[in-house]
Amino acid sequence: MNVTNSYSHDQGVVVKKNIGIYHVRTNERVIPCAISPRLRKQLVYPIADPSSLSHIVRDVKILDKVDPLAVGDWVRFVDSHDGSGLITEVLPRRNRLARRDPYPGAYKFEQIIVSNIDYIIPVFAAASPAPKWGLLDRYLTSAESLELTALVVITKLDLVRADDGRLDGELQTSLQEYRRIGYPIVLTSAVTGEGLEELRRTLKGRISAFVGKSGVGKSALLNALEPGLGLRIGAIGTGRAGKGKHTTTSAEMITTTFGADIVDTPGMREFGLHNLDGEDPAMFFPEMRPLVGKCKFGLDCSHAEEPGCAIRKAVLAGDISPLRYRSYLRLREEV
Ligand SMILES: Nc1nc2c(ncn2[C@@H]2O[C@H](COP(=O)(O)OP(=O)(O)OP(=O)(O)O)[C@@H](O)[C@H]2O)c(=O)[nH]1
Ligand SMILES: [Mg+2]
Ligand SMILES: [Zn+2]
Repeated sequence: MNVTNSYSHDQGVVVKKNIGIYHVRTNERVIPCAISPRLRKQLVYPIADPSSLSHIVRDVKILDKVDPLAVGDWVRFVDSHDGSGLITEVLPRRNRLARRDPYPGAYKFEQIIVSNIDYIIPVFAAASPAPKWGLLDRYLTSAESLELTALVVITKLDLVRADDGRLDGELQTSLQEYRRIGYPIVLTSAVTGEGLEELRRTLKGRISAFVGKSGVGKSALLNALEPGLGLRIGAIGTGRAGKGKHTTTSAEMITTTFGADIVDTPGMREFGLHNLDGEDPAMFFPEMRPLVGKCKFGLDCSHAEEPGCAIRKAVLAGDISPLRYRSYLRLREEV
């Protein structure tokens, strides 16, 4: 069958999704598109466990819930000239931020939250809710395992700055620790405007994704970076204390006037697959990575009890933070 010339293939990027509809940006326009059934099958089946033959008879209902396309995907689509389009192809992803599919079962489906990004940005509040550094370590190790470049943002600084502008010692020490490892940290406030110019400068010309728990202030920060944007933000005093209330419900890519593409994501407790393939999780801690293989028992060392452990020696010498080491041991237990 010939494709008639009246249909042209266009390329664009998925900026937003609703159930079954993908909003594709191309040449300054955003076109709502459906996905061709053939492409859906192609995209969904290959990520099922390849060792399982029965994946072909996978429950159709579950299949319907697996979304094969993510915000950030580059697609080719046919413009149907009625204001909508049909996606026929997805271009190869340069990277992806994913988590395990929430539907349990024998199949290891992954849910892709956003793809093709330059920066993954864990956002934490300086207070309300108080930062959990162990959770930051989970985000950072996930970023390392997915080979994504991380930039840390701490926001709501207005809540913790003393009158003279100083920060309390515990916060200072923690920030210092992550900077020492090499992670850039930007301190911001959507209320006072602190750090916004620095963040605009850093994100310009890049595609970034804000991630973090509900209520930390991701959408408020985006609104502050891009006045007039008007993303919905959580009301003060609602939701259980420290829990947030999931105000943002789906990922959306915002193109800002200062030349940055930023994806706002719904609050997530974690992401990443931690697919180690037998690799030492110390490889995901940049300050431990150079020591892997240097212990008395070489690559067999689990860095827990063994004598002559180079990583434990570095912890005792103060070169590796005991908190980061604890995060390492926790990750090691899980994988
Ligand atoms: N004092 C202060 N409050 C802030 C700041 N940023 C956000 N908030 C408040 O924190 C609450 C949560 O902000 P949101 O931007 O909705 O948080 P979110 O991270 O987008 O949350 P989800 O969309 O649920 O993932 C709101 O009540 C905001 O007003 C800030 O810089 N300073
Ligand atoms: Mg939000
Ligand atoms: Zn060791």
